[in-house]
Amino acid sequence: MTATALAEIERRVLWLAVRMVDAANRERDSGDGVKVGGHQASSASLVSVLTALWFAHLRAADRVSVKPHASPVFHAIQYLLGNLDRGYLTRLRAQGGLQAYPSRTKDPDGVDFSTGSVGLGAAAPLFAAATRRYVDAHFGPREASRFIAVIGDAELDEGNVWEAVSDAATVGLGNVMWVVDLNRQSLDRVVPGIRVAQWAAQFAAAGWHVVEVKYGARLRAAFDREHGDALRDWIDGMPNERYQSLFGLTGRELRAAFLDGAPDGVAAAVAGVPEGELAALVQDLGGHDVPALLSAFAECDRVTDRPSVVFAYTVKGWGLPAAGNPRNHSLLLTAEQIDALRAATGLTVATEWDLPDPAGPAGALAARRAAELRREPPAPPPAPRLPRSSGVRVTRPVSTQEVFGRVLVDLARDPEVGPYLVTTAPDVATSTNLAGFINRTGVFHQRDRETWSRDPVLRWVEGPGGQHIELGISEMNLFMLLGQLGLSGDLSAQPLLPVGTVYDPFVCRGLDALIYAAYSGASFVVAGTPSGVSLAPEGGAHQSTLTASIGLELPGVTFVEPAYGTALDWLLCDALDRVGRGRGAFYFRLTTRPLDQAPFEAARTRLGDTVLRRQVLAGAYRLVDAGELAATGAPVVHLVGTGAVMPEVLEAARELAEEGVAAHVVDVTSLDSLYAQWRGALREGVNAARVPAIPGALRTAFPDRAPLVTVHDAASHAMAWLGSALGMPCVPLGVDGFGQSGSVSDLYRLHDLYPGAIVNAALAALSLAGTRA
Ligand SMILES: Cc1ncc(C[n+]2csc(CCOP(=O)(O)OP(=O)(O)O)c2C)c(N)n1
Ligand SMILES: [Mg+2]
Repeated sequence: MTATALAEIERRVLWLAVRMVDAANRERDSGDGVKVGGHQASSASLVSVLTALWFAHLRAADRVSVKPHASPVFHAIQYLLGNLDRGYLTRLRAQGGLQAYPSRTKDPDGVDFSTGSVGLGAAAPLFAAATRRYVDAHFGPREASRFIAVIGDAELDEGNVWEAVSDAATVGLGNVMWVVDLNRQSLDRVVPGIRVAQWAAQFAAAGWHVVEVKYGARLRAAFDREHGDALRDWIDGMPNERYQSLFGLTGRELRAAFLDGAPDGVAAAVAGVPEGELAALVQDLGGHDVPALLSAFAECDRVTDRPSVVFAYTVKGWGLPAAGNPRNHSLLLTAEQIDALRAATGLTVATEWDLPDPAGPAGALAARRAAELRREPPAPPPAPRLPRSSGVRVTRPVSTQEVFGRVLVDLARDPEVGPYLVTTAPDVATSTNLAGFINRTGVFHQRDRETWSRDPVLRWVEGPGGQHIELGISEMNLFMLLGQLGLSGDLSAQPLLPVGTVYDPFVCRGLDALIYAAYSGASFVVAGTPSGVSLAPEGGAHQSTLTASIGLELPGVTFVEPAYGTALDWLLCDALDRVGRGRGAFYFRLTTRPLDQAPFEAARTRLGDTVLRRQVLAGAYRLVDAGELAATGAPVVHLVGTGAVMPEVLEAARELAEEGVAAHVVDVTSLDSLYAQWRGALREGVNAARVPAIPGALRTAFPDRAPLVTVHDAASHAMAWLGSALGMPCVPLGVDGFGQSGSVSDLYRLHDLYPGAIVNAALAALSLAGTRA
């Protein structure tokens, strides 16, 4: 009964997935000449696996990542389960319709993990499971979930997959199962040779439980008959390309090609198989045998002390004319082939989108599974409330990196905040000032571990109560873990305050995972530190220049680069408050250069904490007001800095004053917030055909119309837009080449970030504005 129902559902899922792609391409005229696309063959490959999961294996609390190119199969299944309106079926890849690849934030039918950039969707459930292990240990066990990734075999070529599998933070996660869609084809080709033995050994070496579902019931039965061993040896020993080439053949042609060069026993083994059944036998792989898949999944459930991987042998294009065709990756069925498939599925043009008869076996199974899988959205526990300031006191010259570490220690003491904080770093925790936090909270491990080091400076105590998750050196893993910690409110019903650290230049090393985390809607704080050429002696390989632009431009991430300790404290408390309420990610770009805090204290006295804090959070404030000199009729210029360069900017302002130029100094705390406000105001003005207003934060920090110099220990381009925003000439200073070793002043001199260069730039800006200094 269920077997019949599952078989009917498989056929219907295959039809719907293929037809959705077909409708998107043949029935929707976008008028722009760009092909819509979609992947019928990649989808077909996973029809049986996803049917087995959703119609027999999954429980409501399970979380699944589906390989990008099987998105139509996922949506077809959600339609059959009643989670997707029929109208969406003809809106694959249309605006407001179904996304090309599963999207947590945009698809309407409950996608757990976004996928698209291959490899990342595989790793995401592993880190979600690591997050759940952390949440269960700290906040009590949730309803048990299994974390499942269904991935393409070529995804295993991505290095991030192996970084994730081999990290100690993912060891022992018995609630994880990956199912590899082993169709032995990638985008370009039939992959020569099968690397499954190598992959299986790699997984096993990393402590995983490995299962193969290689042959379906028909072939297994044939192997048990006379000459079965010869048949098995023949198929097992056949080069992959040759095996795949058989998929397009039937009947006598297939028999001849299959037996070409085979020992006699093979011919004898298939001698009794009628011509019409030979293709089904030769292609009978385990990844299309639902009972075989279900027993493999059940076997994985029984292994609870380590993750499992199932290699499910499949046919790319299963059940379609292009099965196994080397060029089938983006091949679309013709209209005639669609008609034939519709008819073979027992449907007509009038009934093609209908749900199965609710009284029939498939309809009844779908109704039962829909009820079993229904998720009641749990009421998430209240978000932690952050104070306006941690109360950290900064008096002596201090770097932002040091204050960052101290603020975290102070917040860890706060009973309203401390329990929710969780830090992580790829082997740079101590060198990014997390040691104080680690000393206070300990390092997370699923069991208490014996500590052998009695280091009084760094107490590295590991156990289930620890709040730091240490990673090996993989920036990909850092951002994958931060992304999943940052979705914990949704995937594990427990909001957290995740904070990661990374050497700023190596943000680029994990960039796709950072983008993935932001795209998935995750909320966390990452500190890129130390950054820029201010990390002077470390040289060009460790000095970041591009990262400010990345932070500025990446959606879902607010980029922050404060210079002074108290500003950082306010910004970090505010960011964590937003993180706790799921309002996106924050990227703090910090340095190890100690700065004298007196200029900030002076601004504090001048403006008062309430006003100054508001401006700091809005993105910029006036650090030095040259109003007095300006009132004498002196030429006026804005010197605008962000981060570690403020002392040079202040010195330049003093030198300019001596030359009779009034230089206001503006400290930009968040280029991103300023830019967002400017862009927002422009867009609003343009759309309403009004003169765009200069947004409040810019007007407050730049009340005068004056030319400007921007100064940044990063690519000069990142701040250059300020000239356009203020409608004044702008001379941008920054680091536009690779760095090298030296002292801070050596390198600032090399890159024109020293006071003399800033003074000259100010004079140039004045002359560009037609003002005589
Ligand atoms: C990071 C990344 N690189 C390249 C691509 C383009 N691409 C999409 S699918 C694919 C091949 C996937 O092969 P496989 O994982 O075996 O899936 P199949 O289509 O065979 O099911 C490639 C290269 C991508 N989506 N992401
Ligand atoms: Mg493949």
